Amino acid sequence: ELRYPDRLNCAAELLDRTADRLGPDRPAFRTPDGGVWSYGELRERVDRIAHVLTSDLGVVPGNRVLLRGPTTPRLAACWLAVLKAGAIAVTVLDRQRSAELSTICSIARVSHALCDVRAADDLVKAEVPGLRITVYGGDAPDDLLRLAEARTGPYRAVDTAADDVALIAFTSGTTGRPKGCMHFHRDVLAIADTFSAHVLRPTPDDVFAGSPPLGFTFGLGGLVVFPLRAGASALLLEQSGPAQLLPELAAHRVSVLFTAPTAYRVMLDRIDGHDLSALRRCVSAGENLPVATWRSWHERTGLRIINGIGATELLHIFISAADDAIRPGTTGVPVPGWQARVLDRDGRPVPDGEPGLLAVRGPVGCRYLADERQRDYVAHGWNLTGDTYVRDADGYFRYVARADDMIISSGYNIAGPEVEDALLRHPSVAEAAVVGRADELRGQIVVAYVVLREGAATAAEELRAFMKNELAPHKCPRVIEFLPALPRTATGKLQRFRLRDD
Ligand code: 3SK
Repeated sequence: ELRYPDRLNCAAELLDRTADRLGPDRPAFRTPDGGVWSYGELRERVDRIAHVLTSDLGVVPGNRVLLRGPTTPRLAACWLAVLKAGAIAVTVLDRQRSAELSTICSIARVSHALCDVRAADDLVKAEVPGLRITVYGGDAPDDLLRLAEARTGPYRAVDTAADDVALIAFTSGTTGRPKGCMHFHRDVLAIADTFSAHVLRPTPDDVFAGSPPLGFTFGLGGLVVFPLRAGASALLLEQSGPAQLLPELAAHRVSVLFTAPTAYRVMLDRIDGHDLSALRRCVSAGENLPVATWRSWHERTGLRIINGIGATELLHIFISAADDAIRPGTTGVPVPGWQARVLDRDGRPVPDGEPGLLAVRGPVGCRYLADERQRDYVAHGWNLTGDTYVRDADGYFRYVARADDMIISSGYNIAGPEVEDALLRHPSVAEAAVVGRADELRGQIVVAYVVLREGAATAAEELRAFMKNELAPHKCPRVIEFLPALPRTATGKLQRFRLRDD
């Protein structure tokens, strides 16, 4: 069982304790241009930003601070500074647009935002009442980094409780309205002390890298929390598509990789000529890992992909396996510290070999911010992830399907109704239904069925262009088909299952 002191600031633990333990000169973050931030430099920059937060921006413990920007050491430093100052980091995806940002700010009651200057437009356009936006990386006299230059000296981390909220991470709900998941300071350490410590077993010489952004807890864990907890370093990539990953992995001798199954599949097609000899751990999560991908990667690299299932609600991966315990075609076994079961709809365990709903419990729990869907996710002390799983007689868990309507495309969870809402904002659209369609590369793609208003003659191209301004690119439909009417029950309920082709 994990035990943490009652008073705990996870940023101080991750940064100050590690720097004290290993010395300030060890590398913490790396950038593609060869830049290195040592633990000492990172600590100094974090402390300057924390001073600005409290002295210039009036942030007080408990304030919710939105963080938005591409994956850079600056963004990671802002995250650590917010936590060190006892405030709550609200992480969002760089790709989220004004409407989504405005909803998130209102749900999380965000008071301040720290935003990369290149990502500021959408946030400004969101016009969140009372929000104080501070940009970084620009030329303005009140740029965060300019203010930070004027602040010196160590910053003493705010003495937070282990179960003070440190982080609010957003996930799209099945109904489309995002859900904010609150996580404590101890939760942040717990994901490193369970999955990372037992499955990855990193050393200070490891170099972490990967594709998930820091606004997704898969990336926050894999690229910030795990390396810092281990005194290792992370290569932070703004461009982290499969085409960019391979040369970066080779050039920076990356040893621990985090990405989604789709990226492994694309990388396999381009792997020739890339030296991956430093790679020793390859983590796959975010969607189901096809066994064919596992085998091809193993044949080509000799490496066994570490499959895992995680959730924003539970912060990171809770079922996985390491080394020889990996069984291709399964997700693995509960990570030490976690328990898992497969239940029927009444909450009773189903026999091994039969499919049912995955239920897990461990050091991190689901705590939605003011959302009644908490009752659906947590029952009798178990977290119901919404996945259908089978456990075999050896205790290995095999993924079957999502139990609800979520579309999972390239590792992103997309709620059909949210996309439908956006389509309906177009003046020509009368009705819309959005479903996932199986796709070899992305797992699923977003397919929209649209009924146009009478007399309207809007083409799919125009709708696609419209959607690009409404939603993050991964949520925009790849296929738009027009129908004269949507299939509905007698009582008028949409029958999405009749639109799916699986
Ligand atoms: O949502 C997921 O699939 C996930 C996977 C790994 C770690 C964290 C998360 C949220």
